[in-house]
Amino acid sequence: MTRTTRTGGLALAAGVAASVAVLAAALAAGGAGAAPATAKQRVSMPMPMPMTPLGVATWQGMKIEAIRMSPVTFGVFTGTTMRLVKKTKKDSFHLMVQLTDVHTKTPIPYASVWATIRKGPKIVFDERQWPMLSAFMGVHYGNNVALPGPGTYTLTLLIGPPQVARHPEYMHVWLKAHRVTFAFQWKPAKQPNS
Ligand SMILES: [Cu+2]
Repeated sequence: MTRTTRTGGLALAAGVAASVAVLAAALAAGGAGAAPATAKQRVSMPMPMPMTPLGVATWQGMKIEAIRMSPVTFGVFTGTTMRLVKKTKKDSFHLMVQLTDVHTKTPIPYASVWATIRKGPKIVFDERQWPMLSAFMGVHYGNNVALPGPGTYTLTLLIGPPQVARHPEYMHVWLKAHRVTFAFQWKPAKQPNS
């Protein structure tokens, strides 16, 4: 099972924050223009993917951006093992949440992000976003999302405060969980994702 189950949210999210997901860039090398076997151990750049913004908000100088791209296979590294989370045909997109300091333009790690997607009143997705590394996106919080079909959806992000030591300039911001909601349209592409 690749997905966390629904819980109160932030407690779980904080508890597993130590495992960080990594986009499986090496897998991309298996496609067109396959790299030599020795390249597996390098960080190879994956093929560029179109990115679509879903919403943006600002909270105490933190920019919160939700973006989607095609579903990806990624690895979750626990410290000893790399567990692959494979994209499936049911996945609609890879949801990425970027948290950025608006003053320094620096990505903000060590936070937690819980994503809930509704179609009307019905919850169709309710999962933690993995802390994640990507060559294109840098530090972000991501997960693959499967939606039941085309339509208008609302995405609610629950941002948990960065649980980390802070220099004085960061001691008075982002101290409580913060919720933002975006509406977005989803229309599946004609080609299946595979
Ligand atoms: Cu990601």
